[in-house]
Amino acid sequence: MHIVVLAGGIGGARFLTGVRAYARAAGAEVTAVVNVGDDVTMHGLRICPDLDSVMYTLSGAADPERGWGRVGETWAVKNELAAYGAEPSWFGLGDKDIATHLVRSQMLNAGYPLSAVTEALCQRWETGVRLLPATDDRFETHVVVDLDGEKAIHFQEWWVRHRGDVPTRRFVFVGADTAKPAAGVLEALATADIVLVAPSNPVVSVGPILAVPGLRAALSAPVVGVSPIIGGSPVRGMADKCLAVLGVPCTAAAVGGMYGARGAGGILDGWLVDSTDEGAEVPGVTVRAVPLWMTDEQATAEMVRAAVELV
Ligand code: GDP
Ligand code: FO1
Ligand code: CA
Repeated sequence: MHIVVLAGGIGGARFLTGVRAYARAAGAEVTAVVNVGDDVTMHGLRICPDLDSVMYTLSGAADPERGWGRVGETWAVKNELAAYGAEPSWFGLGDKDIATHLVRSQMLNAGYPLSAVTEALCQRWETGVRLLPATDDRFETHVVVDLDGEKAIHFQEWWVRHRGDVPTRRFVFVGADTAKPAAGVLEALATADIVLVAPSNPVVSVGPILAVPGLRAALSAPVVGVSPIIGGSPVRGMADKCLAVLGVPCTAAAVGGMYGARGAGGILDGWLVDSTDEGAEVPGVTVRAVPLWMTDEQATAEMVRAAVELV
């Protein structure tokens, strides 16, 4: 059995620990197709927050409190950059994390595609899951805001610098008109027995994956989504702020409706919601309620079992 997961950063990463545990018991293979819209160049280094969150979390190297970067991190380079007055001062790179960005940037500058770079980085870590960027092409989420007039800023500036607390008009996926699925993505989807949509941010993690031309159309296997919203709350993160920009209510039913039923031009065959959202309906989609708190690997693997058994 081949399970393909569409994933963002921390929600996607935690979910993948459960998918890996389920797959080990079931003898299945797992491929994660990961969002690259958060990717950014800072201080000359290419940073891929969602790919790194997944890589570090699956290897036990992630900082569990912060949710991004490395556990046991030190900040000597950040402090030195601050002493130079180097901008952006609102974005912090840890010393250990910087080694990842140095290797990545060097390989990208030498002409390797991000998919090959990601594979090379993962050789150091025992992820137990194949990681693929959604696209190898330039693809970034920018945000149109009202700050001294209307302008577009990078998603990281919107989130890290402004905490999403600026009048926000829309999200723009720069490069989405010409990007192609990364090497390996269409092959993975073609051989998938099931595609799981992780409980990741639907707007700025899953949205950009689905915006890569050709990717939606390649979802031929049954697709089951897992709600990132529990009882009207985004649990942690910014899904509520992002959904508000789109005018979508922060509920499990509304997010399921946003993905939509396969039969109505959407992507879903099944939608898992939390037990507190029992009774939520998405027209044309099989909905089931089970506990969706990713408290530990075992609880998360049980979510995965419910998702796989839904279709
Ligand atoms: P990011 O890229 O680091 O923001 O992470 P993702 O986009 O992959 O996931 C963030 C989303 O995960 C949050 O907006 C929450 O809605 C969701 N999330 C976090 N923890 C849980 C959990 O325990 N259960 C569920 N169902 N969703 C969660
Ligand atoms: N988030 C912050 O809130 N502040 C930071 O300084 C910061 C730095 C950073 C560096 C590398 C990395 O991979 C992620 C980093 N993040 C930081 C997290 C990131 O901004 C977002 O949480 C994700 O892009 C959302 O998925
Ligand atoms: Ca993200």
